[in-house]
Amino acid sequence: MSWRITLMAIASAVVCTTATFALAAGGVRSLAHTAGIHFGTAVNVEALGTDAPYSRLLAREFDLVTPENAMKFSVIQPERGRFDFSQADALVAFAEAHAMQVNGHVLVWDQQLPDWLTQGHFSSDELKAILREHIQTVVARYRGRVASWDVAAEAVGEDGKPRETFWSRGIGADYLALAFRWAHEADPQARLRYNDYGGEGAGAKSDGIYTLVAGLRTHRVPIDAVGLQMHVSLNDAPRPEDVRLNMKRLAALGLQTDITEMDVMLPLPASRAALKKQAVLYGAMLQACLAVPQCRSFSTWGATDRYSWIPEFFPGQGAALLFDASGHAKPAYWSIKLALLTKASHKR
Ligand code: 9MR
Repeated sequence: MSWRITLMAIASAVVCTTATFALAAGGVRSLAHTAGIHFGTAVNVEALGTDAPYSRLLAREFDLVTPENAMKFSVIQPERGRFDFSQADALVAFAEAHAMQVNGHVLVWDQQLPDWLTQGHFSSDELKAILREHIQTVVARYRGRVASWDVAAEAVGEDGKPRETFWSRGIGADYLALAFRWAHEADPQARLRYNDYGGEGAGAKSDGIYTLVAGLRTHRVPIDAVGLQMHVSLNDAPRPEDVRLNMKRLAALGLQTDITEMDVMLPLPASRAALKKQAVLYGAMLQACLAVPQCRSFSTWGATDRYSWIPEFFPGQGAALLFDASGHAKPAYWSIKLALLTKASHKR
């Protein structure tokens, strides 16, 4: 295919050592390691047990995994006080068997909450006790095994103001600070992250996230990183240069950053032209991350188009990830490899 030949030709023009060619032949994870970042994906834990080619692809390409749903509140604590860690344990065991880091996802969020919680009419003190028990039970169970946690997600609105959520209504605005403190108590070594979408580049939401995390830092809340989700389409992606600048201003607050959930939805069936544009966008966002030393990882929200959330939530859209539904690499995969290869060759 011509796009593949072109990208490989550029790659060989950029780098020419035998060692670098050896690196390029392997999965992305070894290249990412040489380039100095982790390369991750969200994982469909149910498919781990049923789809062997999927598991092999994960192990070959990624060194960081995030459970797509397996650690969410309604899965982990389906009834009050009854914790179900079966899926989460399976994910952590898989990661350990393949020398991958785990990013825990997500402790405080407004979605995927169980009915017993949302319809329980709890007082503020009761909700605090419930949240504290949930966070501390989950984080303590995986102490030393889950390297980073999405402690809180999606707490800022499009206008940059704090979003009203189940937790803010029930506990008050300090639920975020409390959540970070409780997570830190349960695993002082874990890297604690705030994770949001739509605020990756410039604009009101990006400013709102910056203000929120700056406030947490000022109050000595134990937050280490901000996750930029990056769910985009070809028409609404932020400018990569703005993403880089946003990462730099967060770094100036003492915060690391990650691209945490990138996917680029395309109208189906995806045209060759759209797949090429998608490849360019993936490469540009990865380059933005690689240009900022505090950007520590780059993750996509799923590995293959077979398990992507996009077609269900956006009918008629899909083909958003690096591998097609059969696990074959798409142009975006080669674009990612090229960006890493370029960075890795400068580091060696
Ligand atoms: O991909 C997840 C999908 O399977 C779930 O049904 C959905 C529930 O709202 O959550 C999706 O993952 C979200 C993630 O947890 C937080 N950021 C946005 C992701 C896409 O909606």
